[in-house]
Amino acid sequence: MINKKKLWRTANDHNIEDRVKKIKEEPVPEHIAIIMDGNGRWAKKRALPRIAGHHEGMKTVKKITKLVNKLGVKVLTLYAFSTENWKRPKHEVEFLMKLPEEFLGMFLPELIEENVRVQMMGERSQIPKHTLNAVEKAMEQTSGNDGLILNFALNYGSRAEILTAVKNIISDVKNGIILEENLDEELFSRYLMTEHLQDPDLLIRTSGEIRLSNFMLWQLAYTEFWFTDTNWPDFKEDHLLEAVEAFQRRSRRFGGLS
Ligand code: V07
Repeated sequence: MINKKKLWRTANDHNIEDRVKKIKEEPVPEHIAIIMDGNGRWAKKRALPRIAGHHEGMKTVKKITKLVNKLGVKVLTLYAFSTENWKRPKHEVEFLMKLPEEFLGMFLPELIEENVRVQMMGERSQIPKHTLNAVEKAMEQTSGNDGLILNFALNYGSRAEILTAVKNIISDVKNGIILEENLDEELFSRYLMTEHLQDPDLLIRTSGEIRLSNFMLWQLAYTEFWFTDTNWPDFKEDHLLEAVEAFQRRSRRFGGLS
């Protein structure tokens, strides 16, 4: 029985490896953004508490990061906590705010080894000290890495991000730091939390909801969208490759037209 399982796993792994090789023969999306939805739904289906779904979802983050790195993707942005998530029950919010520490405690050495650079975007002032400390320590320890940028959206909301950008631009115009006539899309982008990142090429949202939920509204203007009914904890290597293969099919079609 054990042998049988092992044999199957090996065959599956080969399948993944072959697909990765094929995918890398064509342009790969350079920035993938993911709305990791369906952790609560995953738990409910198994009569488990919602936090069990969040914990399982954390393991998926590691798995997908590893694969995305293997594909040669430059940036992976993950929506980990939205500004709306504060409305959830207190115990759930407290559990969620412990996940970055747990994740980094388990995986930071591996991320360093894999040359991954950890970053975050979001409003820092409301994030608990213990959470922010762990994330900032990881950012520091990986700041010299030049492989995949693993960008966590933590206490992130896109409208607030845009509003802050507008206020800072007004202030900089008033103070003569920039000229109003020089304000264009490129300059505006530099006032967003993604100032140093390119726009996503591919957005994935799991768990069947077909909306953006205040995620990267400016940055997703030209992005390809991939929606799947799979809940985030069930989202495996196979699902990510399926999304990237679909992206490449679309690019090929577009390439043929232009
Ligand atoms: C969270 C697990 C994934 C599914 C979505 C909700 C729950 C990883 C992190 C994380 C964040 C920053 C960081 C390292 C890891 C995380 C939250 C929730 C709040 F530097 N997963 N994960 N943070 N979930």
